[in-house]
Order: sequence, then C-alpha cells, then structure tokens
Amino acid sequence: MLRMKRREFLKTSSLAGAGVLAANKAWSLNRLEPIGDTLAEEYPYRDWEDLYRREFTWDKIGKAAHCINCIGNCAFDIYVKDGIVIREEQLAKYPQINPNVPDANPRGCQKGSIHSAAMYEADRLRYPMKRVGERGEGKWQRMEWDDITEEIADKVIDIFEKYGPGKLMTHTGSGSQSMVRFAAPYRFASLVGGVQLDIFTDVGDLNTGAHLAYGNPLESFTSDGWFDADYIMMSMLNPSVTRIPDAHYLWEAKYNGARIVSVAPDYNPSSIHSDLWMPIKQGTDPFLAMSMVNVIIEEGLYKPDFVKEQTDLPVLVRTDNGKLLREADLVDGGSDQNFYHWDLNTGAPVMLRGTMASEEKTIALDGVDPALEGTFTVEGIEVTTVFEKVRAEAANYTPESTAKITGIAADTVRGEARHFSKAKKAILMLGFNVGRYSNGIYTGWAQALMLALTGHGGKTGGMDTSWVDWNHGAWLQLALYGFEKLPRLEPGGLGEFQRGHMIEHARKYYDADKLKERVGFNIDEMEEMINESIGEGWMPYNGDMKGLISIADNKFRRNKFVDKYRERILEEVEELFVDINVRMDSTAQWADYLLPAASHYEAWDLRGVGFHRFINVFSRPVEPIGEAKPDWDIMELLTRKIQERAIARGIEGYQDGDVTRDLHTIHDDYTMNQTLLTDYDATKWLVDNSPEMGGVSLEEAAERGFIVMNAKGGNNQPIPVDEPYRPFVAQTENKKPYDTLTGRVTFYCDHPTFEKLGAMVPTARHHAGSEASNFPLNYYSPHTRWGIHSNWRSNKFMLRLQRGEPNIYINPKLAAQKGITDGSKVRVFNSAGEFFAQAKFYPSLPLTSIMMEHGWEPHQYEQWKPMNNTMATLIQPLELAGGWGHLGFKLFKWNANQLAHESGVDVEPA
Ligand SMILES: Nc1nc2c(c(=O)[nH]1)N[C@H]1C(S)=C(S)[C@@H](COP(=O)(O)OP(=O)(O)OC[C@H]3O[C@@H](n4cnc5c(=O)[nH]c(N)nc54)[C@H](O)[C@@H]3O)O[C@H]1N2
Ligand SMILES: Nc1nc2c(c(=O)[nH]1)N[C@H]1C(S)=C(S)[C@@H](COP(=O)(O)OP(=O)(O)OC[C@H]3O[C@@H](n4cnc5c(=O)[nH]c(N)nc54)[C@H](O)[C@@H]3O)O[C@H]1N2
Ligand code: SF4
Ligand SMILES: [Mo]
Repeated sequence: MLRMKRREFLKTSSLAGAGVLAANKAWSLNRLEPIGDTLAEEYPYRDWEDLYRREFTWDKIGKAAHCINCIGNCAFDIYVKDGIVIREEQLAKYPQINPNVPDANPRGCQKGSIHSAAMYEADRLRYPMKRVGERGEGKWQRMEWDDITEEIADKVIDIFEKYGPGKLMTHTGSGSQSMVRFAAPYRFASLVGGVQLDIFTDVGDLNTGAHLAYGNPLESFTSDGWFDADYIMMSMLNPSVTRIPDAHYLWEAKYNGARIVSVAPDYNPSSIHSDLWMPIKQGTDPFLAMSMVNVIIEEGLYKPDFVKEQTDLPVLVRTDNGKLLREADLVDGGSDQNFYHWDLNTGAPVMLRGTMASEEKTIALDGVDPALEGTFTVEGIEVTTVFEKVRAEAANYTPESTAKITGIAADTVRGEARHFSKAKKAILMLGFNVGRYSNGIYTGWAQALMLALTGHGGKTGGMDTSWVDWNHGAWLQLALYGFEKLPRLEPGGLGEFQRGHMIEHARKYYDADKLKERVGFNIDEMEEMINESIGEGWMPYNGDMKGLISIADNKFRRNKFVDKYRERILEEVEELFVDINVRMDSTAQWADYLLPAASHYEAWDLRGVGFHRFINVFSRPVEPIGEAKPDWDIMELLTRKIQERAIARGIEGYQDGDVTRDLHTIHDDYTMNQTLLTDYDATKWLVDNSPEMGGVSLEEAAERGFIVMNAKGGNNQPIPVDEPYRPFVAQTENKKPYDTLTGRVTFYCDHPTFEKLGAMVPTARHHAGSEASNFPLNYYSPHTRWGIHSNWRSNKFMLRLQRGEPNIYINPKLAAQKGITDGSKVRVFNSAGEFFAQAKFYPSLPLTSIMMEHGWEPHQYEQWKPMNNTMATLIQPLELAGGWGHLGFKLFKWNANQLAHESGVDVEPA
C-alpha cells in the first residue's frame, strides 16, 4: 500500500471499507485493485450497495415516545433489527380535529430522533452495580439483581428499625414523565411514606403568579389553541427551542393575522420570527407588566362587565386595616370566607356567591351590579373596592417611569397595551423561566391582571402556562396507592434549600442591605418567614433524611450551590443511597447502589402529560439492554425483597400517623395482590381503567401508537371534541367558580406575608441579580436546543451542532472590554464558585448579562467544575404562604420554587 500513489489510494479506499463490511470477512489491503468505471457490468464489488439497501430493512416496528421532561410527548415508530433499534421516525398520523386548524403532525425533535444512537452510548447503565471504592470514586462491582435488591431491602428495613418511618427519601425527578415510569416509584413512596419533592418547584417551573390569580397554574391551552389568536405576547419563553414540536402553531398563527411579540433580553431564536422584539432588561418583567396595567386603566381600555363578573376587583376591602370585608366582621360566627360586593342597583352590600365557603357554585351576578369604584360604609365600617387599590398601585408605574428600569420605551408600551387590549383573542405566554426568578410571582400576577382587565379569558384568550393538568384519575390512583397511603409530599424549592443548607451559602453570598432593597427582604427576614411557614404548617418539611432512593433525577447537577449541596446531602444519607437511572449521570456517579433502568424504547408505558390531547404508547419495541429493567419491574423486585426480608426478620407494620407502613405486605400492595407484576401489566391496567382513554384495548392502542383522549380528559371542563382546549371556558361561559378563595380571579391577598412584603395587589419588584451581589454582571441560563437538560448533551450528533463543549454567550462589546475573543476560554466566577467555558459571541445580548445554556453534566467541564456552583439562590417567601383560601401547600400548584437567575458573576480570560 505504501507503494501505491496517493491518488490511486483515494480511488480505492472508500470502496474497500464498504467491501470489508459487506463481505464480512478478513481482507488485506494488498489485494486491492484499482477500479475504473464503477457502473460497468463487470465491476466486481457490487454487493456493497446492498449494505445501504439493507439499512432500510427491519424485523419489526414498535411504538414509543420519550419519557423525559421535554414537554413534547411525540409518538414515534421504532425500527428494530436483530434486537437492536436501528432508527426511529416521527409517526405523523395524528388526526386533524378541525379542518380550520392545522394538524399536529409531525411531532418530534432532533434529540428524540437520535435516541436510537444515544441509548447505546457508553454512559448507558447496563448492569446492577455496587460501589466498592469511596463515593464518587468510580469503582464498581457488578451484582446479581437478586442479591443487590436483597441488600438494599435490608438497609431500608434497618432505617425503619433505627429511626422509624419518615427518614427515607424516595424522590423521583423529572426524567419520569410517562405514566408507568412515574407511577412505579410514587407507588413505592406511598407505601413506605418516602419523601417526594414537588418536581415543579424543585426545578423552578411553577408559575405561582398564575396560581395566585386563577387557583390553578396548569389550566392552559392545547398548543393548537394558539392558532386562532390575533395577539400573542411571549415572555421568558423560547418556543422555537423549548417547544419544538408545537412551535409551528405560533408561526402558523401569523398566517391567520396574529401579531406576535417576544419579550426577552436577547434576540432569541423565537424573537427572530416575531413582529416585535422587546429587548427587556433582564429581571424587570413585573415593571413592564405593571406599566401595561397602568395604560389599560388610565386609557380606559378595560372591560367592566368581564371584570365585575370574573374577578375579585369589585370585592370590598376595609379602609381601616386593609383586610377584605368578611362575613365574620359583620355577623357573630360568620365565615371568614364570605365576602361582599356593593350593589349599585340597591345601594347596599351583597354577599358573593361562588366563594370557597358558598353553597352556591356559581359566579353569575344575576341582577347584581357590583361597584368597581368608590368608598362605602357597611355597618359603620368604611370600605372601598379591590379595583381602587389596584388602580392606586398601578398609578405608580407609568410607562415613562418604568422605561429606565425595563429599557422599553414608553411609546412602545402604550402601543402594545392598545394592540393587546383590542385583540379579539389575546394570549400571554409565560415560559417556565418565570418560576426561576424571585420576582416571577409578580410577573405572573400582573400579567393575569392585564388579561382580566381587558376581558381576555376563556374563548377570548388567557395565560398560556405550557401545561394542562389532564384528568388521569386512574393514574393518580395507581401512583398514590388509591390515596389510602401517601408519600411525604414536600415543597420542592424549599425542601432542596433546607436540606441542602443553602441558607448558609446565601447568607455569605448576598449583600444583606442590597438584597432587601432589591427583593424586599434580607436573608434574616427570609429565614424568619421560612420558619413561620413551616411552624404554622403552611408548608410541610420533614427534616434530615437517613437514606435516599433517587429515581430519574439529576439532583447533583440541577441544584444551585451544587457541589456544596451534594456534599451536604451525601453526609446526610450516609447509610443508603440508591440511584435508579438509565445513564451514569452526575447523580448516579455518587451512589452506593446503581439499578439500571430500561430506556424509552425498552418498556411498556403511556405518556399523557403535556399540552395536546394525545396519549402516546410505548410498546417495548426492544428488550432492555444488558440486564436493565423497566422502572415498574425494578420496584416490583425491590418490594418483593423488602416483603421477604421483613417477614424473615419478623417485622410487622410501623405506625405512621394514621396509617401503617406494612413492609411485610409491601409487595402484595404494590402489585395489587400479584396482578401488576410487570410494566405491561401496569400499562394495560391504566388503559383498562382510564375513562378518558375511551375503552380502547392496549393492543389496539399499541398498533396505532397513540390514544386520542375523549372529553373526560379535561379536569376543569370537558375537552371539546373538535376544537382546541382553552383555559377557564367553564368559568367564562358557564359561570363555574374559580378554585380561589373568592371564587374569582384574584387580585387581592390579605395574607400576613403578602401584607408584610407590601404585595397585597399586583405590583413590581426587582430580582436579586448582580445588584444584590458584589459582582457586576447578570447571568441567566435558559434551556438548550441540543439536549433536554443533561440528556443527550454528550451525544456526538448533538455536540457536532454546537461548539462541542460547555460555552457561555457574551456580547462582543463586553467581551472586548474584558479582553475575551470568540472561541477562547474564560473563567466565570463569583464568591459562590467558578467554572471554565468557551466564549461564544452573541451580539444581541445586553452588555449587563451573560448567558449560558444549562444542563451540561459536571464532568463535561474542565476540572469538573459545573456552572451551577456559581448559581446563588434564595426563596421567595410569598410562595410559602398558607392557610389562606387557595394558598397552602398544593403539589404542582402552590409552593416555593428553586430560583436560578438570582446571582451576579464576573468573567475574565482564562
Ligand atoms: N430543547 C429543549 N427543550 C426543552 C427543555 C430543554 O432542556 N431543551 N427543557 C424543558 C423544560 S423542563 C423547561 S422548564 C422548558 C424551559 O423553556 P422556556 O420556558 O422557554 O424557558 P428558558 O429556556 O429557561 O428561557 C426562555 C427564554 O427566556 C428569556 N429570558 C431570560 N431572562 C429573561 C427575563 O428576565 N425576562 C424575559 N422576558 N425573558 C427572559 C431568554 O431569552 C430565554 O431564551 O423547556 C422545556 N423544553
Ligand atoms: N442553572 C440552571 N439550572 C437549572 C435550570 C436552569 O434553567 N438553569 N432549569 C431547571 C429545570 S427547569 C429543570 S426541569 C431541571 C432538570 O434537571 P434534571 O433533574 O437534571 O433533569 P434531567 O437531566 O432530565 O435528569 C433526569 C435524569 O433521569 C434519567 N432518566 C431518563 N429516563 C429515565 C427512565 O426511564 N428511568 C429512570 N429511572 N431514569 C431516567 C436521566 O438519566 C437523567 O439524568 O434543571 C433545573 N436546573
Ligand atoms: S424528546 Fe420530547 S420533544 Fe423530542 S421527540 Fe422526544 S418526546 Fe418529542
Ligand atoms: Mo423544567
């Protein structure tokens, strides 16, 4: 070969490579002959072409979606050959539900489309393993399933024996977004009373402002409901990147005449498709929303009829103490959940119907004409209306006065407020990012006020929160053991903050005075309010744990102050740390025991969350790799061993409050007396027992790949058969009360914490940001196009589409000031930590912020120093309020978020 000329070699080598594979036998290069015309008859190595032809042959096609936290939920055909998935393809067979609305096909994204490659990559967990070195040292020993689960079972029982129930955390993270994968560990947690954090708040995804206003942050549009809107403003949202399968409905709405506005500090990949980009200064959204409210009220753009019926704006408030006027104020033994309007028709107060205390489940006014404005006297008590309070607060936020804060000119605000108010159907889309700002609650609340004032609710628009809480009753029954026994459910952000001792780091990091000036409280006051909330029982917290079984959660990557958090948690769960995972992620790495789970294409399952009406089916197209097992089966085996060992050790139940934790029957209970032994059994049980799935058989559903939910799938109201789902139509059309204290959209909260922080009506506050720290730059970390958090981040196809290693985004002008060039290595730092990354120029970023997409695994960074070390965090005490109507701990609906964007940093060449 060495004697061959270079040109001759090039001519032959590519064919030779293919020939080797096709012939599947040893080949030595000295037998190569130069080939002339490759299409000629006598060309000897024609067979290689079959290799490519055979690429498009398969043994069978199965069905699956991806169960990760992408919010997408897309049905795929999975092509299998010789027991290996060779590729996947979007199913694209969803029916069009209405000829005037585009269909949902094809659903999918580039990550889902390369999973067949990722599932066989080197980080895949294939065998049960036990740590043999120190935690995190990376020394493992393979074990048999039987032995490893028996060892774990004994340790679980030891923890119960030593400490009683309540010391085992069995948290399932956001990687289990399908029904059976989710139900398995939750059912286990229900039986053992394990601690389970709220997954919305432990990642910072809860739109608490929406709950405060509507009593339900998860009543939203199906994505096809965007199509007929004529005004859409999106804030803190980047749907072209983070809602890939659904974003088309937005851009299709433009053909329908919609005006689309993007509010974002950077000209993000969704802003580029918008009619208007509002380059807002990071963290100032409540000021923009309040300035819009100001214009709407000052210019009389509001709709009194809608406001009077649907909102609490006409509810009476005492002028002496600022409290809502309650029945208890007027009548001995009166309820503190009954309130009043001032009826203009009779000139007298009337009690509201439809409140939490009211027997009458309607908000219809039936002849009452409540006053919006004025001051009145009721039995010697002077009262005014919520509307008066709101108007007075909004008067502080003229567009001229907020322009300096937000960077948005007054004229632009006025223009948009008018467009928005006059729209027939207006949607305010608020991304999940809103939950990761300490002032996100203010943003959500003020935007709900914009919508309510202008009559945008039900068929005329509303807030889009990217998630509809569907009515999957049987699923909850399965996951929560028929509600007979429950996990120890806990607020997510708060649980992480407390258990991770984050307050110590926050106290060191923030400048106390500056923090108070920015967010309205300092760390000591925050601590007091946290203690008050736990002490009053507004929010549950279960204290230190002794053991941790972590399922589908990358907690040692996603948390803030993350390395310090990890050290603290590992110290706490000294006795047991089991990780159930598909991959060796940055959390699995530190475990004592690793249990390998089946990936998306290797188990039976259903996926029914998201914001469309399709439940996608996973038909276990291939058997799990190595010795991996479906999550359901792992829990089946673990409960089997716990039951065996409990009986062998003579253990009966442990009393735990009102219930017993029956470890000696836990397998019978988990499997419904040996009926739900496998992933298939559990999937079939769900299909057979869920009315919203319409009586279809699992076989039929698996053949098709999806189930179209029927009307029963709606929680708040039926899903219309041939129309998009729109939030709160039952309230606007049928006058059903909202799930709030007053039964109406709420803009007045006289809870003591709201009073203390001066937030009784929608208003504006700053986030902490660089100003509350000693570092000059703001910092935010949105989600990446090329991964779902840490999933697929190291995949070769995805890495080729980016810079191939962790990178920050920086404005070239700021970079020049700092002596940083495009592609060079930088150090990002603050007093909480540091990390190294490549600089990528991004001219639309403000000079005051740097951006970095989150989700890189710590081991992808130099020295394994991850970005989340520089992420300082705190708790928003308003989100801890309880004992007040609809404010009180509610899973996925009301509790405190973990905040991501509250820190300042600096950057320098490295
Ligand atoms: N490809 C992909 N899709 C995903 C995910 C993923 O990791 N990858 N993750 C899923 C999950 S779990 C989530 S929570 C969502 C998150 O997705 P989104 O809800 O879209 O939220 P982010 O990506 O965090 O941020 C969106 C945008 O907010 C803007 N932004 C940042 N700060 C501010 C601000 O102060 N004001 C305003 N108005 N805008 C601001 C930035 O322009 C940023 O691009 O995505 C889901 N979809
Ligand atoms: N700085 C910063 N930090 C953030 C955010 C941010 O914007 N900025 N965003 C936050 C948000 S919104 C989110 S949602 C979180 C997400 O953060 P993580 O919790 O880190 O999310 P994932 O990376 O999806 O981790 C889920 C894990 O589940 C595992 N898994 C996948 N499928 C299965 C399965 O079938 N069975 C089992 N047993 N395991 C499985 C995967 O290996 C994966 O590691 O990050 C949060 N952290
Ligand atoms: S990863 Fe999510 S969004 Fe992407 S194709 Fe799969 S289910 Fe759809
Ligand atoms: Mo998220």
